[in-house]
Amino acid sequence: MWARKVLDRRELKVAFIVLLLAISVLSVILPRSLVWADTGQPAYAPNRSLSPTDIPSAPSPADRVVITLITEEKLGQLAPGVSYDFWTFNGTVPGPLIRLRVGQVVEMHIINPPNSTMTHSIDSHGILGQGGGGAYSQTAPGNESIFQFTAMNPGLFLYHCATPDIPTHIANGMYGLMLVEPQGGLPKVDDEFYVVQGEFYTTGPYGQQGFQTFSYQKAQAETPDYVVFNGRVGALTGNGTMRVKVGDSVRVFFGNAGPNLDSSLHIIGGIMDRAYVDGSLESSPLIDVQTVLVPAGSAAMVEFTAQTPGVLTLVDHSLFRMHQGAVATFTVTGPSNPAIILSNRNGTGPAPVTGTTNVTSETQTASSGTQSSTNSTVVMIENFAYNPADITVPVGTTVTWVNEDAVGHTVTEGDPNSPKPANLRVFDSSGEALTGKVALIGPGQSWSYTFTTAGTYEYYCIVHPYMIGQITVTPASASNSSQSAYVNLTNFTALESDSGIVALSAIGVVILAGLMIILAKPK
Ligand SMILES: [Cu+2]
Repeated sequence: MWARKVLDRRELKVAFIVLLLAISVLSVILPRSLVWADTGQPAYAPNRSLSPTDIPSAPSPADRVVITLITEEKLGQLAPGVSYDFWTFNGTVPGPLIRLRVGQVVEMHIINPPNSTMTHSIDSHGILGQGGGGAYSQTAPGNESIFQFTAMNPGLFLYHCATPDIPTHIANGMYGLMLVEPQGGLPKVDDEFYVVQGEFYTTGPYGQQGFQTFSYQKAQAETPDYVVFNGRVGALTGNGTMRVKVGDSVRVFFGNAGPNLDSSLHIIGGIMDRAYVDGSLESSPLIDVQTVLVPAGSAAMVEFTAQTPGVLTLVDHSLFRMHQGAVATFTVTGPSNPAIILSNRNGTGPAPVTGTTNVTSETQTASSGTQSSTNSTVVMIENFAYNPADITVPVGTTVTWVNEDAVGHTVTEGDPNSPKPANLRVFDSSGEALTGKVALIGPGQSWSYTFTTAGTYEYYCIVHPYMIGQITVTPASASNSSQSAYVNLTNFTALESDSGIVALSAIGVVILAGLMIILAKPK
């Protein structure tokens, strides 16, 4: 009886120790996981965008390949706070890049899961035969179709679902590109990206929060609410930017799924060295091209060289579509190239900051403290927030705001709850004091201000007054804020701060000390 009691007490002690250990570990891990949870996609609407770098390597000219596409209907994020029921190939928009060599024999499997609501199929513009394979691949939910084709012609081809109502299936996200490389393959380049434009037609207007359903009326009227690259507003900006280095040769496989609009493919700040229009890979390319027309149902392979550091912006140059999501960025890092472009804004030679699109956080990191005597710091504007929202910089620092959103914003000194008259604002990107009008920092553009007076400055966006930020300008030159300026945080900044982590770690240490006392206690 007595021995039994001792055992109970020992078990209790073990349980207590395990509990304390768990609490001490959680006290350190939990705040970080909160940060991650907040900076990721909302749980209710997963990200269905295919990464533009998710590209298979060039195929060996094997005789026969097997390709399996699963036609999945999946809830996903169309824009921040906007969810949509996508119809997809393999769960992403666009579907995978199918990469073949001319002459290859392909065994194509279309699998439609049992929980699908619709029959699905594939029509590839690179497949010869009825329906581009559509007549061979109509697949009801819970079934699989298999057919074989030979890749007869090289080219960059659109594929899409070919089940009636076909345009509705395309408008819901069922498309991708099939690349059939010529004999001998494509020349090697440093970077390849896969971008497909498509429209979405929703019952609510652009940006209306919550779940949105497909609007057949708007699709028939050809009035999309969203025109996006890779299935989502912001898929290829901010953290999704396409990263390249100065000097890189860059190739973009660009498709336009439509289903209605033609695209005027343009790279702001870049010139296409070669453009293979309409996906025709064996024609001589156009050289030195500004804008390529990519009709709905077609594709283009374009190549350029990244010449200068900064942000290049890929758009459909029917530019109001930027306000519907049609904007992507290349972030180019590396040494500046004053022989190509330089700024004499401060009379000090090349400055990496000014103008519209030649700023990146990376070039700023590299340049601060090394290239010039003045400090510079970048604040990103993304997802309708300044990031980081609160920074501390020494006097003399030039702060550059880079707008990665698909809409325009301002950086306006003051408190949005009691705005100052325009002529009393310490700084204001809108220029309202001079012009009487509010000019916006457009998508892909940047705006800079050099702080010459110490103090604490609040600022906000005139058109989105819930966007607020703060800058503390210190008289001393020592500040490590320019390093932390690139940490991608939003609402949980305080938890991520060193003091928060230290405090929670201290709790863990106290608990561990208690544990050791318990363990050291004589029996
Ligand atoms: Cu379909």
